[in-house]
Amino acid sequence: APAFGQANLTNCERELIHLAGAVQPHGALLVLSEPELRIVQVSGNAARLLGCDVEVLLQRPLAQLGGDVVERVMQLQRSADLREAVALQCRFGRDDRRFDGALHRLAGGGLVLELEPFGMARDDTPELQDLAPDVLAGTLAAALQRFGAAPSVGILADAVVQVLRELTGYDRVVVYKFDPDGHGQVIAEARHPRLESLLGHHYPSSDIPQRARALYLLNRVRMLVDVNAPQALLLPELLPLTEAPLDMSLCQLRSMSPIHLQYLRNMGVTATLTASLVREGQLWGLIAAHHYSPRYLRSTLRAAVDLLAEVASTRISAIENYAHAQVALMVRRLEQRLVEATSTEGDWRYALFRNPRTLLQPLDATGAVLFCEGEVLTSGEAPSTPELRALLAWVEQQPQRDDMPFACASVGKANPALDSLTPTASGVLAVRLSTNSPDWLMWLRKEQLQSITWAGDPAKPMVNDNPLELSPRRSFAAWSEIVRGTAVPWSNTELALARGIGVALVDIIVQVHAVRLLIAE
Ligand code: BLA
Repeated sequence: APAFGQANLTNCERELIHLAGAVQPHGALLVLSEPELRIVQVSGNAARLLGCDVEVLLQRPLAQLGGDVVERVMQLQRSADLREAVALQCRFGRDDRRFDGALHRLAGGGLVLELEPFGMARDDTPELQDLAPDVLAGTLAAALQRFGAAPSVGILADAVVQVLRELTGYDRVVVYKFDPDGHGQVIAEARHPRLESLLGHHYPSSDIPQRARALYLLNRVRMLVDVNAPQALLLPELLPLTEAPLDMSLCQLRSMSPIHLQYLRNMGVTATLTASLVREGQLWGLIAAHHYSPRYLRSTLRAAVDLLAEVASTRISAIENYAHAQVALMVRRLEQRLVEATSTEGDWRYALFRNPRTLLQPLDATGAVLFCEGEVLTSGEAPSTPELRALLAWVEQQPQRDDMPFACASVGKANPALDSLTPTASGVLAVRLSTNSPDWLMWLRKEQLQSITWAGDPAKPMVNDNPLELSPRRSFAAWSEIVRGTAVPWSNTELALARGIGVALVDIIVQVHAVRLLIAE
């Protein structure tokens, strides 16, 4: 794997970003041995920020350096397990400078102390940095209530971006949601009126390497203060406790990957704040804030952002779990409606297809087709009947898993002979209704590219290996290439729903046959 800073666009997926070996210059990092609390590694900017030479700091016990820092650290050693970073405030050095700090313990022992000088807020943010505790508490209480009452992910995401922008003052705040393949989409945005909107934009999974995603599960809030600020290297380069590079996974001050920094510069973004949205241990999405000049948020405000992201994550789980529970209910309702309609209209097939929304909406499909007793019925957007028969023949040949629906998000890629179906049926989800005749119900999804929004010309080719050209536009081109000929993938929930509907239909068909037989007798 490429070392930090050595990655290019062909191998950046594996860059060791947690071994950055450097911090952003707005804070100083000290590694302390335990139990002596001796300073064994420092960032090169410590001299300037802490007011004493690096030579003086290295190998010195923290207790000799003045201020109350050593008491604060020892207090946290006693009261917290420090497997996650814990905030502290302290004074350091002979001149008693004040700092916001964070402390955590390394897996192999040793403490990492990060210190940010108090009152280093930029001129444009004083009102935020000095929020009175009761004002902050009031803002948080109102936000928590608003998040808790959001009935859908869309409404929640809108509340999140509005609250976060108001609280932090960044020029743009978005919620970025991942699909099952890890590609992302901007689903909510609050922005300065002079900025162009990014709402609805898509990005390929490769924009955020797997290693970074894993890191963001551990370290939930990241701040980049100034994309152009020179980083401060750690001294010595290797941590003497282990003779290896310092694992910076949990560091607040970690320098970010140069590839990502270039991406941001190309977008014109100077500062970012990002918080993870996590659902059942997986990265569900990100809250991402951009600023077009340097921006620093005090750790108290970052803690507030952390809390809000945590509450939003919990609410997302609740909303999505509720949606899953609704699936069973929907199947039962559909079944009921079909039974009723069959008795009044005589034929369940027409009952099923009379109201397209009933059939399409629960599966987020753009079309549906029923093959039954040689007939073909369609709803929504669907290919021609000969094309559908070709699709049927292909689906019948696919290996079927017992009582599981057949799902494919890229029919034209799986079988080039069906390429002409791509616009309306890139995706197919099929349930078999009979074991002895080719009766199927299928849901269709059009190609993703047919239904997306993007400002500019998505067809413009621009995928090359030059990091200087990394940008959302290039990302979009890359994403377009990846998803060309594919539909939004079918989720497990949707598979379960289709299966439920299939089972219900088979029941109804059996009943109808039984009734017919009775009448015939
Ligand atoms: C990280 N890339 C990221 C992050 C985002 C994006 C949100 C997380 C940053 C954080 O949490 O602080 C992508 N940012 C976007 C996108 C938008 C945005 C899409 O604002 C759109 C508006 N990046 C690439 C490519 C590579 C790459 C091609 O585009 C490598 C081949 C690498 N992205 C990359 C790396 C990181 C990253 C290495 C980790 C940065 C770090 O935490 O050090």
